[in-house]
Amino acid sequence: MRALTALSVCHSPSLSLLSASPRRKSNLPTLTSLANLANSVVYSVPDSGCAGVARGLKLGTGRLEGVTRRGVVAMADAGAADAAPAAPAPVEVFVKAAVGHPDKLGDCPFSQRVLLTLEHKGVPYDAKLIDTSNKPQWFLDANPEGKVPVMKDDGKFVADSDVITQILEEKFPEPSLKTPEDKANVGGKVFPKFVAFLKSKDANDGTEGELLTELKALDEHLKSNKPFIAGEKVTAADLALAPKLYHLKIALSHYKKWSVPEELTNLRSYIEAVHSLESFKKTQAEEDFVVAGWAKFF
Ligand SMILES: N[C@@H](CCC(=O)N[C@@H](CS)C(=O)NCC(=O)O)C(=O)O
Repeated sequence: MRALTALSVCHSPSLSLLSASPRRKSNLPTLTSLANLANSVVYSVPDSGCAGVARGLKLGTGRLEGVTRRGVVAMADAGAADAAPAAPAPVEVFVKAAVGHPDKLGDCPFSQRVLLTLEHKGVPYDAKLIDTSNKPQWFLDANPEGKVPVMKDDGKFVADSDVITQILEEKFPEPSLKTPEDKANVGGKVFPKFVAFLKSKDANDGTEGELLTELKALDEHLKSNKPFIAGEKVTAADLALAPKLYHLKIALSHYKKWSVPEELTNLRSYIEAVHSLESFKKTQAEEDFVVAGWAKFF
């Protein structure tokens, strides 16, 4: 247990669980305990006057906003009268919970893209888990398409990782994650080609070849743009692609005994590099959850 004595060392966004609970009297969201979260860290808040212990995933650089069985505890109000000016309120994002484990971070590459963007921008955030197999009614009312990720922006719910990451880039321009225009779409077709190949039941339908064409093009691009898509710096294109490559690697290995060909050395190094980023490890779903997430096609 790590004792926190000052807000300035209070750096971890919270992650809480939201699902439609049959026990609830209303459709309003409730914040429930974070117990049993993988990688969770227990913080004690001495002299805070607030309910003792909060758990949060070790997900990044955000200010800790503790979540207890009794709800959100804003640490800024917790005995820090002489503290530095209050940090901005954490950005609220709603991301997928794991299939069959509604209290754990799930296998959504679009959700991870948003978390990665927040991590790389150093923006405090509060990630809430949505059980997509049991979506709360308030979530469907606010977001009729019912997909995650969703971000609460000025009181409004905004869906779609393209839109959310664009808003984050505009609101938090530094550090810029913009990918130069000519490289912004690199790897853009890999995910649909991967999904088509994964779902394919016919070994001769060309889906494997189509995926390979995209992977070779990506490898070729990376040959002259290392180590990331735009060169030295991680940019938005990497944060969109890395979670998709994570799914590709895990799902194709598990369901098709297939892996990225050894001769695509630039791509293999790239995958290794992006998946080794601390930010990636903090925001990734467990491998088993990725496998479980694709099981419905088999
Ligand atoms: N284009 C969307 C795709 C979002 C998406 O497909 N989310 C999936 C999870 S990865 C989802 O919410 N599925 C639940 C459902 O469709 O009910 C984005 O970029 O955010």
